[in-house]
Amino acid sequence: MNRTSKPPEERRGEIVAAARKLFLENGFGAVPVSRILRSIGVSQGTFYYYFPTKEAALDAAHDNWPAELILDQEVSEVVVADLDGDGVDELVTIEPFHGNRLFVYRETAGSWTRIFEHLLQYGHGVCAGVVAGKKVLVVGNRSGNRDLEILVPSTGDSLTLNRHVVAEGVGAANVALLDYAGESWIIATNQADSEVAVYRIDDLQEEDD
Ligand SMILES: [Ca+2]
Repeated sequence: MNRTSKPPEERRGEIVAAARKLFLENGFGAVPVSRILRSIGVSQGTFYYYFPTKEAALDAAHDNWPAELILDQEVSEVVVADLDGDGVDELVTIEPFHGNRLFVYRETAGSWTRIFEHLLQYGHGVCAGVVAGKKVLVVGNRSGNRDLEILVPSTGDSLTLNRHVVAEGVGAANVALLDYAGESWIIATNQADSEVAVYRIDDLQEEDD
């Protein structure tokens, strides 16, 4: 059976749409060109006629994605989380690159405004999630006290984050949260102790500084 011949622009658009869908669903690295071809039934020759490489297809897929500059400064880490529970995500950063500030931004009228800042020392590996039933941030410090911290939001008139120390002096470079068997766990790569440590967090008392 002969495949119907399509106009070049239509064929190119078909390849871009298939590539975008597969990249979004699986990640760029996990999708070989052959899979894109299979999904729409075109030959390898056709693909390479339009795109010299898989990266070129990614670039073409990007052309249709809106891009917006939201921060124009040095940032080493970023997570999004709805810390105040209003249904809209805030943006949380460490600045400058592994710097000494954690900032929380809120989008207002199209621009991002800092609404909270917290001091760090060589801040590393912020992540957001739920610990002991509370929405939190977890972040490491690689110098100074080298504490591994949980930051718990409290919302009054404005957002504040209350600091709890999980472990002192460990210098966590990266952190992850895990909900396992109904319990909250923090996994931290502790540079100061050359270890990967796992902490079970049973509750978060109102305490600390
Ligand atoms: Ca929010």
